[in-house]
Amino acid sequence: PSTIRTKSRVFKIVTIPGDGIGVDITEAAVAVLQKLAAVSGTFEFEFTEKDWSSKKYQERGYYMPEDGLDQLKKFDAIYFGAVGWPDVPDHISLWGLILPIRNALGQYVNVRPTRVLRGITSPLKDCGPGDLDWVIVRENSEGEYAGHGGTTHGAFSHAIATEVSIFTRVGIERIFRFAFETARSRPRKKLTMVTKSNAQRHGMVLWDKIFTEITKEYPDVETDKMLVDAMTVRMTLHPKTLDTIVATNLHADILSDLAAALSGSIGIAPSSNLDPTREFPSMFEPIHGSAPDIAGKGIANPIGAFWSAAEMVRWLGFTEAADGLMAAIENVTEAEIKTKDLAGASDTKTVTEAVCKEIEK
Ligand code: GGG
Repeated sequence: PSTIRTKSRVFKIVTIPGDGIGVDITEAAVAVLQKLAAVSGTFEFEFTEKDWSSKKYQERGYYMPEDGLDQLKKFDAIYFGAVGWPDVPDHISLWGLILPIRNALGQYVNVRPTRVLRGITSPLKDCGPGDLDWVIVRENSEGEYAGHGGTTHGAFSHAIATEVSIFTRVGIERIFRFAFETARSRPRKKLTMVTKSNAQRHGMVLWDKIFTEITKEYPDVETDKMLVDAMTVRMTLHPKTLDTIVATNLHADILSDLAAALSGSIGIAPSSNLDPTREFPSMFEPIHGSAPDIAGKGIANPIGAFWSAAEMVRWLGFTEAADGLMAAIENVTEAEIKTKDLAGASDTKTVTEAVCKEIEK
């Protein structure tokens, strides 16, 4: 009978707004997610906010409490704003907050989709919606971000510092399998693997070797290999030749900033830090940083935050709602309701309200 209502599922989401515009865009993302849930009627969100930030670090001497990582494990997903503030060295903030979360919660994949959204102009010639449509799969647990190394004779003119990249067969195989599955799920079934194996003759050569092995398991996926320097040229001059891209932690971090700029602005780019085993909660965050110069002014671009929210909804199993949110975002950009970084004149609040209105339609 029509009086019987299916109960909606309640997801516990922990938000960590962090620093600078992370606070502005997390507030905007929460508003959009609440609206999406209300309209969908099939899921709800229960938000809990953690005040872990550089400001709190300066007051308390730590970003997360000792049991912080265990606290996060109790949630269905983590929504992260941004970290970094001029008063705290960046390596302290990254290693105090975001990197331990990725490492402890098994988030060995970072997925960074890029495409030119409707109404957004790419700086590339003849590159409209559909022409630039990439997914960058970033290895998120090892490589140049392994945190292994040290400093000695630091006070002297002969100071020495080492930063050791660590690559493991387990780590490489699992990121390749994820990247191949991603490529296979997309219409063009195309994967480009990026290294610097001409100069980095150990870890990067292992990447090459394992890539050749795993390619044999995916005969339906077309593959090629690029050196990271040449890749920046190909992304800029031949964007239509690329689809899914897999690269190391550092290389993919750099390439995804370039990708975001080529698709219109770093402010629109999303990312998902995934634990593909689903043992632990995954974390969703726009790729941009805390942008201290515009923090608190209400002018930050919330599109990367909304797109990250859409990827969170998708990860939680609601594909239709995620697609609906993406359509709402693109209707808004197409209507020229955009922030200054996209040559628009709207503020964060106006863009947020416009997306919420689109969701209601
Ligand atoms: N919202 C992402 C953020 O705050 N990123 C800061 C950053 O520099 N992250 C480095 C990284 O993702 O490796």
